[in-house]
Amino acid sequence: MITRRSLLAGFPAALAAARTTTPPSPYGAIPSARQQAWHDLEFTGFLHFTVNTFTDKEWGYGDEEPDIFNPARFDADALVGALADAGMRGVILTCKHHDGFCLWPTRTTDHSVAQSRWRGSRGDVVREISQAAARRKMKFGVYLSPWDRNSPQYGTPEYIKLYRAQLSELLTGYGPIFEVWHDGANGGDGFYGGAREKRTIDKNTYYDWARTWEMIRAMQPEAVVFSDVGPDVRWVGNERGVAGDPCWAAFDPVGEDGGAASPGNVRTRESGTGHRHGSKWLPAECDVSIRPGWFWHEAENARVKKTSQLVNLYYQSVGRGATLLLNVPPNRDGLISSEDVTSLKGLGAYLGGTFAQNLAARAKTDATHVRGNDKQDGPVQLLDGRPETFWATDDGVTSADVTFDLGRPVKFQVIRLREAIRFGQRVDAFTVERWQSDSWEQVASSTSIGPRRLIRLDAPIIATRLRLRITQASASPAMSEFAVFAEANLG
Ligand code: FUL
Repeated sequence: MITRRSLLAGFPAALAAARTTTPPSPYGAIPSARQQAWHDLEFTGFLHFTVNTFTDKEWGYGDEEPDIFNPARFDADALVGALADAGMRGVILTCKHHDGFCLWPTRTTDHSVAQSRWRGSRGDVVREISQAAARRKMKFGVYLSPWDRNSPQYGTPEYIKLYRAQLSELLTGYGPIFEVWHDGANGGDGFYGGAREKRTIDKNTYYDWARTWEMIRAMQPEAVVFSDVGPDVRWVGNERGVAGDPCWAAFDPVGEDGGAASPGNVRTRESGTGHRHGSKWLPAECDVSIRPGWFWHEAENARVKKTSQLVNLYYQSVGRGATLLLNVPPNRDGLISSEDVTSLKGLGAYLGGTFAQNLAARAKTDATHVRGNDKQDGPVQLLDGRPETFWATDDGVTSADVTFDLGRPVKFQVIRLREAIRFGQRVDAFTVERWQSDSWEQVASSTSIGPRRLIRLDAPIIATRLRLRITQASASPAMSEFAVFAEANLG
């Protein structure tokens, strides 16, 4: 019940919380709301699954018999559960790979699950995975290969209509979609309805991407669109799961020949680091497979990446402000093989254990500069675990320090920093130091932060006082987090 007393008691607190200083003006490119939500996911999963799983191929030719797709023990909850247990917050399914086989009963072609005996020809992998994801509170996304080696229409304008019709089915029939993934591969030759020939398309003009992306916006306004060139998320430029260092969120894609860029035609050597002062917020996503191939192959069961390798990839992607999209291919049963499950469980335990508690959360803070001397923008905001609060300095102040008095010796190995990215990516370089009897000793130094920077020290260190030094910034820093963590055992 709200009484007069409780109203009055709340009054001084409300007054104290009132902001007296204006927030910094954004610097350079800034993220859209859909990009902000995507950054928060940090780690997502890829499921590569189709006829290739049964033919032992990576790129199906497009002449596969639909009936070979028969994952007898398919269990969407088990698949999605294995990803969630690893710490993933979203899952993207290859609804159609280059072979053209559709994992949902599409109205656009017969080349789909409806022609397979699986689930008595009434199966729908897209429905089952999307529903299992919703049950685990995971976001669901779609991969729809632009290249289609089955379609007789591929290469003609008719195919673009078909591709858009397939997208409409996926974007209107399966609930909210968080990401639409367009790969840039096109090898040319294929079955193409029996023609068995090579078809070459102009990557810049054939697909008319601008219109397709408008269509996606209209149907799923909150979905980010991924490709080599965005428009929301960029490919990092390699399939090793490793972001550039530094990895800037901004990027202005340029084609291989220096002209216009498009999916499949971009100067990928710049995609890893991005462009420090680029005009578009176009952050990197690191896609990599837990196995050598994207699809499941029995022969690769012994080559599944171990937990320690996945942890390294996590630091090299998520730790540099990119998102990690880790592929875990279902096997012929329609399950994740036990080797992969073991690595994923280990990863989940490591991430859950390591990032459970910021050991600096209760530190006493002091900053050389605080914006407008307003408590609201003070360094204590770095410790509250809330992304919306931040420490900032006055305009024009581009180097500043914050000290953290931990009150007791604290042992840690991982440092996490975040900028308040709604004001853009402002920091260029920083160091972290610890107080050693009578002077500051540098323990880490790095460059880009953006949505996140993780630093994993070579060995745990002990500190009672720490200092964050922003040594270079393109605009007054606005940071939302400083945290230190003790690394969990790798099991
Ligand atoms: C590439 C494809 O050619 C691979 O098969 C895989 O799907 C990868 C994620 O994207 O473009």
